[in-house]
Amino acid sequence: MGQKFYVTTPIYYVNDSPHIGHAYTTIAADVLARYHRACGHQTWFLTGADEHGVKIVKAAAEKGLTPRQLADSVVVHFQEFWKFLNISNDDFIRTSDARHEKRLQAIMERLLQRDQVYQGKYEGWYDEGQEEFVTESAARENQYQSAISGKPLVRYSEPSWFFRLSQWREKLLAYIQAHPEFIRPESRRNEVLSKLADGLEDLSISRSLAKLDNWGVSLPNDPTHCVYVWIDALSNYITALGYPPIGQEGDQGRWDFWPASLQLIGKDILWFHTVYWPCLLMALDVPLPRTIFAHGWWTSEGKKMSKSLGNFVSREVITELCNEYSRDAFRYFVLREVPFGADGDFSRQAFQLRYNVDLANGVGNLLARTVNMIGRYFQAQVPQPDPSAGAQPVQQAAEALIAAAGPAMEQCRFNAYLDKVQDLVNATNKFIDVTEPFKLAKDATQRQRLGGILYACAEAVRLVLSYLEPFMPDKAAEGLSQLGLAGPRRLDQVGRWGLLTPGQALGKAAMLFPRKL
Ligand code: ME8
Repeated sequence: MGQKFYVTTPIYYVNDSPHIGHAYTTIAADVLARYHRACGHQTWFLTGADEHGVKIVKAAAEKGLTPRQLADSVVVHFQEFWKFLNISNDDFIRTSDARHEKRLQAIMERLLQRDQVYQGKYEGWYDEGQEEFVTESAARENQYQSAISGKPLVRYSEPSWFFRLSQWREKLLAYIQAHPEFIRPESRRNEVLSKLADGLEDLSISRSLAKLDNWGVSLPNDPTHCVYVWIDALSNYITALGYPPIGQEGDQGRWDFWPASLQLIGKDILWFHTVYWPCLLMALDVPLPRTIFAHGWWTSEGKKMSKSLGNFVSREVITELCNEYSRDAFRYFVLREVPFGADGDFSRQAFQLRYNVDLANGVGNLLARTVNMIGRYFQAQVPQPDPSAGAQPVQQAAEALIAAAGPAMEQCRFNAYLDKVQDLVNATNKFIDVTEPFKLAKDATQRQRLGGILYACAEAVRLVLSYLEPFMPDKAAEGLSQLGLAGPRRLDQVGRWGLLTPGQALGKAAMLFPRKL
């Protein structure tokens, strides 16, 4: 059995349509899934929709819909948008799916059996946007407003079921300390460790169903209460794999993918994923995911995204950009522009600049030059390699890319990976400028050397496109077909220098990334 890779995104709330933030996490997960598949690893990629909770109930009421009607209509926007962005998820879970609801109830039963849940009373502040309880001191610090949205906190007072979260604090601390790769990046790990040092209270994990328009998964021991939306949502990562097994539904085999290799989240939901989630798993006696990676936050044109400011990078804006520049350009941009983990800013100007510099003038131009020259001087057939070509700088850049790709992906350092791709493009474009093949072509005595130069160029473009494929599946395939290569390609097989076969016919040249003014 080969190496396994299980990657997840958060499941997104269906109170509103997808935007750049949702697209960002999902594209990152897609690139990782495609990369691991290309390395021959058994891969499972899960995304989905978070459909319960106050947020959805309120949004539905405002639109005069039932929560189910709202969820059913908005979830389609996510599903269609992921298709549009060429997201290759293997599963899409909705927390309103019967498969999830049944398993969530079975999880609650297990927690009850293990004496992990008890009845109490919740009294305090609630951030309805975040679906999160806020301590008195944190509420006071933020003038009783949400630290995330700025909206007023709401006073809650109700009987509730509690999870013995505090009991797991020591064990969790020890785990985080012993597993540096568990929370990434390092700064987020430190943030969690220092917050944990302040202590941990038990967690209210139920809500009155009557107050939620009966929209939620009822507790097996108390039909008047449903499971707190965050416990409901977090458990999707295992219910989607068929945990715990109930009946014969045929998806239990997926449980082999647990523990997850990588769970991608935004920094806004760090605490839920690095404290509630692992404690819940420990209480169920289920192993913890290998890595939770929290990426940064996108702003737009220098400001926090907001519909009223008109800088909201919505599904519609992204669709329009993709129609103009290609969806692959957008996929590339979001992972190239900002180191994964840091905050970033989206602007049309930065997008266009990146497109023209990296894609049109970079890989696009290199491919066009190479295919055109081989077309003109070698009847569109791959020439023979030649040691006198002086292609060492190109080959070295190619080898640097091959060596760096795996470790960069392992650490979600997408921009470091793409830097190496760009280095190879630059080294090859420079090689063409220095060797001037168009001049050599006029001298019959230089034919062998000319062939060697163009072989090296074609080989470099082949590697550039192969390594870009997880980021830009369409464009990479189009470019490779210009080199006469058809998919599907396995990186572990094609990621070596010198694999192009002399004499092989090239395909038709076409502009991969037309320059945009
Ligand atoms: O929190 N920049 O769902 P959600 C970067 N349902 N990423 C952003 C972003 C931004 N400006 N805005 C959103 C929820 N994201 C819960 C999750 S998981 C068990 C339950 C991304 O619809 C980022 O991945 O509010 C963030 O974590 C997620 O969207 C929050 O999506």
